[in-house]
Amino acid sequence: MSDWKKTTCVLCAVNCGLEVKTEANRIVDVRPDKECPRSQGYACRKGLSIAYFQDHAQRLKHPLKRVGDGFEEISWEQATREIAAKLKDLVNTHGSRCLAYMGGGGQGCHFEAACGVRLLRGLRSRYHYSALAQELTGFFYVQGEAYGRQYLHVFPDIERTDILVLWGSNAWRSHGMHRARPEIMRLAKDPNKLLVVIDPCKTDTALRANIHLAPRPGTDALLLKAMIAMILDARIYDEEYVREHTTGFAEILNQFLNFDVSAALAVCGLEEKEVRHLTHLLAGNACSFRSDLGLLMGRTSTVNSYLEMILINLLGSVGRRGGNVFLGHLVPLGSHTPVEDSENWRTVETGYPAIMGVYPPNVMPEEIMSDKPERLRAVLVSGSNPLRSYADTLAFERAFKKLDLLVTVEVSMTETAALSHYVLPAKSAYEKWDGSFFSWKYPEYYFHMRRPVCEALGEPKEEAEIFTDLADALGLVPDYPSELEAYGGEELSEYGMAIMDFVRDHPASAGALPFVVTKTLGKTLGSAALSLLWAILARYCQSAGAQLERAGHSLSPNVANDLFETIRTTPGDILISVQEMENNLRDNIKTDDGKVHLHIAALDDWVAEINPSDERRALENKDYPMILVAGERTDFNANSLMRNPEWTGGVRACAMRMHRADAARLGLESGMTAVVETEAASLEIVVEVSDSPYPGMVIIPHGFGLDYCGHADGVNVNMLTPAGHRDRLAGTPLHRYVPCRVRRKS
Ligand SMILES: Nc1nc2c(c(=O)[nH]1)N[C@H]1C(S)=C(S)[C@@H](COP(=O)(O)OP(=O)(O)OC[C@H]3O[C@@H](n4cnc5c(=O)[nH]c(N)nc54)[C@H](O)[C@@H]3O)O[C@H]1N2
Ligand SMILES: Nc1nc2c(c(=O)[nH]1)N[C@H]1C(S)=C(S)[C@@H](COP(=O)(O)OP(=O)(O)OC[C@H]3O[C@@H](n4cnc5c(=O)[nH]c(N)nc54)[C@H](O)[C@@H]3O)O[C@H]1N2
Ligand code: SF4
Ligand SMILES: [Mo]
Repeated sequence: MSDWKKTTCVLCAVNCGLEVKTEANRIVDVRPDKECPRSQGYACRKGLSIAYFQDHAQRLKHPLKRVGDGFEEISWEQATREIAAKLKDLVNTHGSRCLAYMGGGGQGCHFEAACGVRLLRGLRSRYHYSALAQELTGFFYVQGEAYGRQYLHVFPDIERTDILVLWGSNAWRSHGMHRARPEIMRLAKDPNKLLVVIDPCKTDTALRANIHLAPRPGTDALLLKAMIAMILDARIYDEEYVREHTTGFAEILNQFLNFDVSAALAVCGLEEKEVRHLTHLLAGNACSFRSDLGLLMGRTSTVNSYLEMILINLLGSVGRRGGNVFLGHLVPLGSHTPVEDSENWRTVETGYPAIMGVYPPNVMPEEIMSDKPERLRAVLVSGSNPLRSYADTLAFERAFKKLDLLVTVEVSMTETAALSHYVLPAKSAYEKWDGSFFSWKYPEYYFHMRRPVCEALGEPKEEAEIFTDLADALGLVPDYPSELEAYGGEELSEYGMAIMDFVRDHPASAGALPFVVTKTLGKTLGSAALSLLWAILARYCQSAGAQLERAGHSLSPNVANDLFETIRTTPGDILISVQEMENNLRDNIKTDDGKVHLHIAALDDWVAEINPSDERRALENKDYPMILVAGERTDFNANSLMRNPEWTGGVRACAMRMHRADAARLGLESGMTAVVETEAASLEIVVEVSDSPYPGMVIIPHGFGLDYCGHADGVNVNMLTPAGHRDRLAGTPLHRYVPCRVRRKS
C-alpha cells in the first residue's frame, strides 16, 4: 500500500487535491494529487507548503482560560460548564440579541457550521457573522432577487466557454477556479478562445490576457452601465433569451436609454472603440464572467454585482453551455434570508439585515460599542481571526475588550485568541474528518471528505463536538431514545428510520437534530463531522434524483447510506452528481414565475447615481487623494492562515507596491519606508516601485503582521481599513478602494 495519504489543501477555496507523507506524526512530503478529478495534479506553492500550517509553535493543545494577563490550562469539563453558565446568564439578563457566533466560513472546514448555527439558534439569537459577508453578500443579495434564492449563484462554464472575462480577479495569483494557471494559459493561447481581463492593474493575469481593459479604480459601475447601454443601443442583446427567460426588461431599458456612454468612458479612462469592440465580441460568442474582489470589494460593490447580473443576462449567458451556469452542490453555502422579511433581524446599532443568513463583520465593533441595552456582549468565534482579517483592527480591539464573554475556537494562538476569555483547541484540517461545500466544477460535482492524516496532539476536539457539548450543558439537546446510541456501521438504514421516527414523534426537536446525530451516530463513528455528513446525504438524496443518477448512483431507498459508505471508505474525491447541461437555467431557477428578474427596484436610486458627472466628483478626495488596495493576493499569503513566517522561504513578502510615477513624485524608491494614512490609522511600510499598479494606487497584501512568538512579519493592512467604509446595503468592506495619503518617512 502506498504511504501517500490523500487529502486537500485548505488554504484557498478551490481545495486542490494533495497527497501527503507523514513521519512521526508530521507532514514531511507533499505532492499534488494527479488522481484528483478537480485539480488533476495541480497545486500551487502554498499547498505544497501545507506542513507549515499543520506544525508550528502556536498550535493549541488544551482549553485555556484567561487569568489576569495570561492563560491557565483547564479541563474541557470546566471550560464547557463555565462558558455555558456565562452564556445562559448573559442571555437571561440581556436577551438573545446580546450573543453572536462568528465563524463557519473557512476555506476548508465547513462541518462546524451546522452545530455552531444550531447553538446560536438554540439560544434564540440570529446573529451569525461570517467571512462570506466580507465579500459576497451584496452579490448574494442580487442573486436572490434575480434567481429566487440568495444561495443560487452562477459560475463560468470554464471548460466550454469561448470568452472568459476575469473582472477584478487576479486568478493567476488567487486561484479563483480549478487549475487556474493551466486554464488561463489554455484560454489565452487557443486561437478560438479569448481571455479578457478588466482590472486597473497590469496583474499577472492581465499580462497573459488577449484583451486587457484597465479602467480607473472605482469606475466599474460606470463601465458596466456603458456596456449595457451599448448592447441595448446596438440591439445586440439576446432577444430570444430575454423574451423567454426574463422579466423587467422594459424597466431596465428605461434606466439605460440616453446614458452618456462617451462621458462615462472618459471618466473610466477607456477608449470607447475598445469597449464597443469587446461588447460585440461578447454578444457574438459563448461568453462567461468570473468576477472577484475587484468588483465585490470595489467602491460600488452591490451595484457592481447588480449591473454584472444584468449584463450577463442581456448576453443570454445564464444557464448556457459555455456561459455562466448553476453548479451542483450538496448543501448551499448559506440560507436564503430576504432583507424585507420580518423574521430577518436587523443589527441593533447599524441596522443591517442578514443576507444568506449572515451579518457583516464590519459592523461588529459598532454593535459591541453601542449604548443600546440589546448591544452585543458575547461572541463565539471559530475559524476566523477578526483581529487581523476584518476591517479596522483598532476598532475590533477596543470592542472585543469590552465584551463580557469572548470565546475563540482555534487551531492557533491568534491575536483574537489572545484577547479571549476562553480559548478552545480545535483539531486541524489534517487531524479530523472535515470538508468544504465549495463547488467550482461543471457539470460534475465532486465532494471530498478529508480524513485525518495526522494524530491530534493534546486534547483538541472537532468543532461540532465542542458546540454539541456546549448545547448539552445549556440543556438544548432533547431527550432521545437510547437505542439511537447503538447504531452505526452496517445498521445505518435502521438508524435512519429510528431518527425519522424520533423527528415524527418530536417535531419540536427538529432544530436540535444535528446535536442528536453528533451525540449518537457521531459517537459510534468517532467523528461528529462524519455523522453530520450522513445526515446531509440523507437529506440531499431525498430530492436530488436525476442529478444523482447521472453520476451513476442507483436511486434505491438506500442510496444515501451507500453514498456515505463510499465516501467513508474511499479516500479522495467522490462524484456526487452531474448537472444536465441543456436545462441548467430551468432546473435551477427558483423565482415564482420561473423567470430571471432583471430589475431590482430597491437599487433604482443607486443605479441613477452612477452617472459621469456625479461619479467624477465622487472620485475626487482632497484629503486622501490616493487609493489603497488593502489586501492583495500574492504567492506569499493565504488569508491569515500561515503564521510561521518561515513558510515564505525568507522572501520579504510584505511591501507596498506603487506606480513608478507616484514614487518619483513622492521621492520614494524601492526599499525605502513610506507612511500611509487613512481615516482609520497610519502606518509605515517598505515600498516596492513597480509598473503594474494604476497610477495613484498603492497595493498592500493581507495576511501579514501576525504575531508569531513575539515577532510580527510585515504589516497588518487592516490597521488601515476603516470599519465604516462599507457597502451601504450589504455592509461588505470596500477594501479595493480605501482613500489614503502617502508620504516618504522623514
Ligand atoms: N495567494 C492567495 N490566494 C488566495 C487568497 C490569499 O490570501 N492568497 N485568498 C483567497 C480568498 S479568501 C479570496 S476571496 C480570493 C480573492 O481573489 P482575487 O479577488 O482575485 O484577489 P485580489 O488580489 O484581491 O484581486 C482582485 C483584483 O482586483 C483588482 N482591482 C482593484 N481595484 C479594482 C477596481 O476598482 N476595479 C476592478 N475591476 N478591479 C480592481 C486588483 O488589481 C486585483 O487584481 O483569493 C483567494 N486566493
Ligand atoms: N484588508 C483586507 N482584509 C481581508 C481581505 C482583504 O482582501 N483585505 N479579504 C477578506 C476575505 S475575502 C476573507 S475570506 C477573510 C478571511 O479571514 P478569516 O475569516 O479570518 O479566515 P482565515 O484567515 O482563513 O482563517 C482564520 C483563522 O481560522 C483558523 N483555523 C484554521 N483552521 C481551523 C480549523 O480547522 N478550525 C478552527 N476552529 N479554526 C481554524 C486559523 O488559525 C485562522 O486564525 O479575510 C478578509 N480580510
Ligand atoms: S492555495 Fe489554493 S490553489 Fe494553492 S494548492 Fe491550495 S487550494 Fe490549490
Ligand atoms: Mo475570501
